[in-house]
Amino acid sequence: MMEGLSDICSFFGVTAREEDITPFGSGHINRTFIVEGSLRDGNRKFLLQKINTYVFSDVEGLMENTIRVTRHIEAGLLRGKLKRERMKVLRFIPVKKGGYIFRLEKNSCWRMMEFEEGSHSHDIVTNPAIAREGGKAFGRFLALLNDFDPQLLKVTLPRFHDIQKRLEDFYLSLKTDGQARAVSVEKEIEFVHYREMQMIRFRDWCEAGNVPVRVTHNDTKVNNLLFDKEEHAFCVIDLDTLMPGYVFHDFGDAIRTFACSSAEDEKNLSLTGINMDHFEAFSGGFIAETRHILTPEEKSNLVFSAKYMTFIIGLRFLTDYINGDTYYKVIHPHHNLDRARVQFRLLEDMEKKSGRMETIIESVL
Ligand code: ADP
Ligand code: GN1
Ligand code: MG
Repeated sequence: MMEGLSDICSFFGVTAREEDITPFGSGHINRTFIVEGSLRDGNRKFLLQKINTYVFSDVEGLMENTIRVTRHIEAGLLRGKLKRERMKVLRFIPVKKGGYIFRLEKNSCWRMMEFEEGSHSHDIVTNPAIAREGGKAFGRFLALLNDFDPQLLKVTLPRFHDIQKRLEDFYLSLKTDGQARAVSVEKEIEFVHYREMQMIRFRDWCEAGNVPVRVTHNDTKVNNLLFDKEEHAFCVIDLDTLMPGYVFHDFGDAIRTFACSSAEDEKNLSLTGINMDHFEAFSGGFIAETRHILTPEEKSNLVFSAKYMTFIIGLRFLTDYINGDTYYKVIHPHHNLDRARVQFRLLEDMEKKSGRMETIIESVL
C-alpha cells in the first residue's frame, strides 16, 4: 500500500528518502514538508503540502485559481514588468498522471512546489524595512492582477471576509457551545457586540458597489511572503485564498501582522499594539505600488480596513475557540483564545491611534 511521504513524492516524479522529508513552516492550515530529493535534473529541494480538505472542499478549483494567477503573473514577468524587482512566483510540480493535485484518498490531497532556495519567512516583523518590503510585494501583487478578470476565479471559500457570515458563525458557536467555553469569554463577546454594527455597515457599503471587486490574495500575513538573504521580499506564497475581493482584504489583513508589535499568540497583552513606524513603512510601500490603480474611495478607507480585518480574524479565532478548535491548528487549549485576544487588543490600539494612522496614509498617497 502506498502511504509513505516518499511514495507520495514519487507520484510527482520526485525521488526522496523518507528521512529527507521534514515538517516545515508555521502556517495554521496546511501540512507542509521540506523534501530533499531529485527530479530529472538532479538534486533539489521541494515543498510537499497536504491541503487541508476540512477547510478547502474544492481542492481542484483552488489549484485552478492558483495556476491561472501564477501564469498571469509570469506573463507579466516575461513582459519585463517584474524583472526590475527580482520578483518570483510559486512554481508547482505537475503530477506524473496530469494536473497538479495528487489525491491519495478523498481527504488526502497533495501538491508539490519548488522550494525557493535561500528564502525565509518572518512570523514577526522586527524593523520598518521589512514592513516596507512587505507593502511593496503585496501591493505589486495586487497591481499585477489589476487586469485579471476576478470573475474567472472560483469562489473556493464563499464569503471568506464577509463579517455578516463570520458573525453568523460566531452566534451559532455561542448557541451550540459544545465545550461550555462561552462562559469564559464574556468580555470578548461584549467586545464583539460593541463593534459589530460599524463592521456590518462597512461591509454593506463595499457590497453596494462603492469599490471595485479585484483579484485579491486574501491572506496577506507576514509569513505568506518569502524574503531573500538581503531581506528583499521576492515571492508571495500561500495562494490558496486567491479569490475576488476588495483591496481592503489585502491591505487590512497585512497591517494586522506587519504592524503588530507582538506575536499573533502573545500572552502578555501589554506587548501588543500597533507599531506606527511599521504601519507607515508598510503603507508607504503598498501605496507606491498601487497608487495608480486605487480609486479615491479605496484610498480613503484603508485605515478602517485594518480595523475591519483585525476584527474579523479575531472573531474567527474566538469562534474557533468556542467551537473547540476545529479549524486552526493549535498547540494548547487556549491557543485560539490567546490569538483572539491579541487581535482585539491590537484593534483597540488602532482605535486610539486612528487619527494618526489617517495622517500617515494621507502623507504617503
Ligand atoms: P499554510 O497554508 O499552512 O499557511 P503555506 O503555503 O503558507 O502554508 O506554507 C507554510 C510555510 O512554508 C510558509 O510560511 C513558508 O515559510 C514556507 N514556504 C511555503 N512555500 C514555500 C516555497 N515555495 N519555498 C520556500 N518556503 C516556502
Ligand atoms: C490562516 O494558512 P495561514 O496560516 O496562512 C487563515 C487566514 C487567517 C490566518 C490567521 C485559509 O492563514 O485566513 O487570517 O490563518 N487561512 C485560512 O493567522 O483560513
Ligand atoms: Mg501560510
